[in-house]
Amino acid sequence: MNTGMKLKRSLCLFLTALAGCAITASAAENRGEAKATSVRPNILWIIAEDIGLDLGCYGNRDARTPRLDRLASQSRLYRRAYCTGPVCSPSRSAFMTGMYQTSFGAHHHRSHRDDGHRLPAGVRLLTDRLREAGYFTANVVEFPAAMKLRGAGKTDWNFQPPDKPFDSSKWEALKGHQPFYAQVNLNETHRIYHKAGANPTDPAKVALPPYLPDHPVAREDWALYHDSMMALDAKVGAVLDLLEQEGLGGNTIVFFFGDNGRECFRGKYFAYEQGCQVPLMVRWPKLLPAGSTSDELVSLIDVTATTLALAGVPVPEGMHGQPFLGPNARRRGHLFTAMDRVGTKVDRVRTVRDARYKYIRNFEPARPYLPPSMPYADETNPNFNLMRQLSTEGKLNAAQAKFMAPSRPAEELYDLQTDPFELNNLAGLPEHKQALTKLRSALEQWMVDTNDQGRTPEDPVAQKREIEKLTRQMEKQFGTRAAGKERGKP
Ligand SMILES: [Ca+2]
Repeated sequence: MNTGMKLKRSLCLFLTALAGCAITASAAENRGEAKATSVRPNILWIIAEDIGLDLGCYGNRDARTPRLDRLASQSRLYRRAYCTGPVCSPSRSAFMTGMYQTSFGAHHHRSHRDDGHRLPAGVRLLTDRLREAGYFTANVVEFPAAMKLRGAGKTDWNFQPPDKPFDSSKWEALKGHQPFYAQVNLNETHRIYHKAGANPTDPAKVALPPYLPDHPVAREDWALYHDSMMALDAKVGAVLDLLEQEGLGGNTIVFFFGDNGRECFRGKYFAYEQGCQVPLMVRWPKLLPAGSTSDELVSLIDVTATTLALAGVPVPEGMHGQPFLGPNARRRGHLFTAMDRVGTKVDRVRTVRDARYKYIRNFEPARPYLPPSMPYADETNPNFNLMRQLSTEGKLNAAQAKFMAPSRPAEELYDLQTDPFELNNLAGLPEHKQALTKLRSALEQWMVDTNDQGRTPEDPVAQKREIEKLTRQMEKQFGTRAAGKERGKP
């Protein structure tokens, strides 16, 4: 069977099965029954922190990720999946609602924690929608004691959540409350990284991206990242084993993804590919061909919409996320991401990519790519101070030095087919003008259509209060150096 026939057959299976799900759900709802029948699938999101496509299944030769590779062999692997913002809280605010964080004031990192900012009408947590449809919801922290495993339970939303966003934090509650929607948040790959106790990664052998200098500090950090990925891999494997042991694997759709890209340099906190692209796998043995791959453009807010669709819940009109599986699946022509203030790093960047090109608009071009100080990041990520030091000493090559410039162009354009690390800015070149014009127009239309609230500068009083609060937290956690009062060394 050729690929086209396989896809058609797969689609037919989807339609048949989902029609059954939808009819069952609809009938139950029409009878006023809140509880769904067992026909509907359970849905499990396993959410990793700050990771790129640095897994064996994505072709990374330094990775030792057997459990995630096995999951990939049972799943459909998405090779062009993106968060909507390259840092935890805006991304998580978006994928828990299915809406761009820029559309409801959740775009500044760790904002609105104590000011009562609530979701506007029409924007709701995914769990609220699923609960209404009869789903039990959990953000699992507690596992059976013998496993010695705890979920992070992370939410990290930039709004005041409802009183009870999840029904439970215990794995043991799931089996008796089907269908369920559960999250397992794992933070092994969030800094600070930890060295593997056995067979740690050899820093001398890891392959670094071209925008990082070949320096012992960068190598050691990259090796620790792989070690942390191994710890993540083991925990994902333990969760999947438990799912099987309890007989839940067959009727549970598993999504695995990262909340934002890896944190190195030009990764997390930056709207380049390394910050925005994340791994995504979807396992559903009943319907998805095992070991398949997809190059379609997928946003994490589409995971939200797809989850609703596969649960038999209508995707609300006006939701920015759109299902990429199921009877109403649609393909995206464009992916949009947004980067706004992170701590003291005041910024506004918007990006759009199509199948080939990526366009970046820097709304703060007078600011540098990397600020002189980034409290927290500077304390936990040695690459930033390494880059500053080597830049001062003139020891960076052209590709590396480019991103230490004191200012940025207002527009950047990259051909991702030939330049996946976004090193050659094509904006301004006549032969790429058509691509630039099309993507610029698409971005401007998106900002209007989604009511991009970043068009209004952050209230300076609120911004000052947030930065002062962060500074106090950093002083408490790391001492005065973290507040930018002293410059650290790599
Ligand atoms: Ca994160």
